[in-house]
Amino acid sequence: QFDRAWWKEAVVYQIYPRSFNDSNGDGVGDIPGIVEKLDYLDELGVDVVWLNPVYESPGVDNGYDIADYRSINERYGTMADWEELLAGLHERDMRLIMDLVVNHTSDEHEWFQRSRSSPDSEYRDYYIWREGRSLGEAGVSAAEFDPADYHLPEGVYELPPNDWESFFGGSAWTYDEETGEWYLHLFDEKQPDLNWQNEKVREAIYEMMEWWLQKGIDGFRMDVINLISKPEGLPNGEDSDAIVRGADQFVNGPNVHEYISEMHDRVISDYDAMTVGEMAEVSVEEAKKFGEDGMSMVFNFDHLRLDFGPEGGRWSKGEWTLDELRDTLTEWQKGLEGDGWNSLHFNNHDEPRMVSRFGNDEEYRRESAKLLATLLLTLKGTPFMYQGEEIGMQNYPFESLTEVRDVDTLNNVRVARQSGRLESEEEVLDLVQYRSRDNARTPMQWHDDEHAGFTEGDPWMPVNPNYTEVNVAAARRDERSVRRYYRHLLSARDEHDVFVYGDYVLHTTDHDRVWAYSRVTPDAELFVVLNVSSATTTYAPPANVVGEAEFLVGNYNTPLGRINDTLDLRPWEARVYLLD
Ligand code: ISL
Repeated sequence: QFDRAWWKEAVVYQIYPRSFNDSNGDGVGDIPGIVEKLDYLDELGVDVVWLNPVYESPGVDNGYDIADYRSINERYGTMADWEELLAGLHERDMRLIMDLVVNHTSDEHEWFQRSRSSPDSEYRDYYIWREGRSLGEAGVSAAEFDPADYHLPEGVYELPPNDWESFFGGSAWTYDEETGEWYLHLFDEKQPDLNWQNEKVREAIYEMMEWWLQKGIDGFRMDVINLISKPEGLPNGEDSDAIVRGADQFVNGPNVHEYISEMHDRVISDYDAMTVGEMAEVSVEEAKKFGEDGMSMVFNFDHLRLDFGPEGGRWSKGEWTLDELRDTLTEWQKGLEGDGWNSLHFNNHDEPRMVSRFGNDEEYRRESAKLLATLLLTLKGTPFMYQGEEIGMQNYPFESLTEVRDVDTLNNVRVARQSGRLESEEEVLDLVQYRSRDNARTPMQWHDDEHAGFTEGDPWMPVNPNYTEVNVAAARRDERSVRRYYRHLLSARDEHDVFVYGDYVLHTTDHDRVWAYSRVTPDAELFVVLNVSSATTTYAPPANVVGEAEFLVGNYNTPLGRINDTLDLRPWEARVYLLD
């Protein structure tokens, strides 16, 4: 009846190893620490673990700067520990997907070391090297030019090969004194971009992927995978609204589909693996093409941009509205219906905590976390939960920049200050509190002992002071906990196909507090109603759902056996009914 796939039915739980559980007291989470928690994950009811990078790395971007793809970073354990993790997951009928970071490597990767050594190196072309532009060529006057902007050594007066910007702020190029050329890095300067045009690079990557699949993993989450193809001639950016300057050139570049389908044919298609491509920016149409290339699904971030300000992109703050959230997610729900598959996510290691962002983390932390859980687990697609979400963890109350570890935050703050876009200390802290990726990276809160039971040493990141209240042990004792609610929803999802395969039908197009929708299969209908606000409200559901219904899950006590023609909804109330 349905076009079934295990990865459509699965719920993924993302583990950020640095912050999950520390087994050896060095303050950094590790793989044996994850192994200790396998029963915890099993009990929660998730099906797949996505592990952020654990490979050998200098750690400038917490592992997204890989120095050796086929190794495990000592900090996190050994290959044997990792094998135990994989086996432990498989024993419990769970699966493991690994992070594939192949847009760039670390500058400490052997390929880059060799590449950098000489223009004649056989590895030179593994990366993207170019000569700089003279001031005249770039149309920049000597007065406008400050070599300090580009960290140029004395006596060098040239501009980078083009005007592309790094996602972490500043130019995407770094001048290399060794050979007097510049290399491209769309992220930190210690993360040089690989040259995908070079067949040898692609081959080496495919072999490495094959190697991991042979070890028994169940798929990949592909980091910034739609940035891998850079256009011939590396032209300057044109679109001034682009997320960063140049994005219109290198996002979904000219050969990206060729590379992804090649990767699929060469590697993935031999395995029953799931793949999810992380895409800084992607349209529904483009996502369908990636589906045709063989990708199971993509991550899009449209809904996670709704709270950006009108200018300044991610490093600014704006107000989101229910209308926009509903429209954005509905566009993806309908856009991929029958013709692709959605991923669903509100949290990950790069995003502030969802309850602080889309919920109310003060008066209604619990209720709003549960409402967001309902949304995540009842829309159509594969849900991705992020560690701590199941206990309603919230943003960290940063009081000073010294508490920030994240390279992205620190670089972007520096650049915003230099340009004068951010001035006062308050402005900076306000934005950091709201936006920093570190909000998601504070240690997992297991119980109310020191450091929340994350470590016996000094944690690499401060623990959120609310850990005495918000923690797993407390959630276990509490019948009304967010965690218990997730378990309920996850088991309901397991029992009824309609959660996975039902079509999405929107009921409320203009209610400013309520989002109601159904999920429909030929045999069943799920009716979901959400009051996305801190006020009480009423809502009249469509006539066809009024009447007898099974109340499946809800975040307030209302075990009603029917759906009335008017529903009185309490703050952040969420209800899920099943109709035959
Ligand atoms: O952080 C961001 C949005 O909150 C983005 O700019 C982010 O850098 C982008 O989504 C890509 O993220 C991925 O690649 C980065 C790495 O720092 C992130 O942690 C990773 O998820 C570079 O590898």
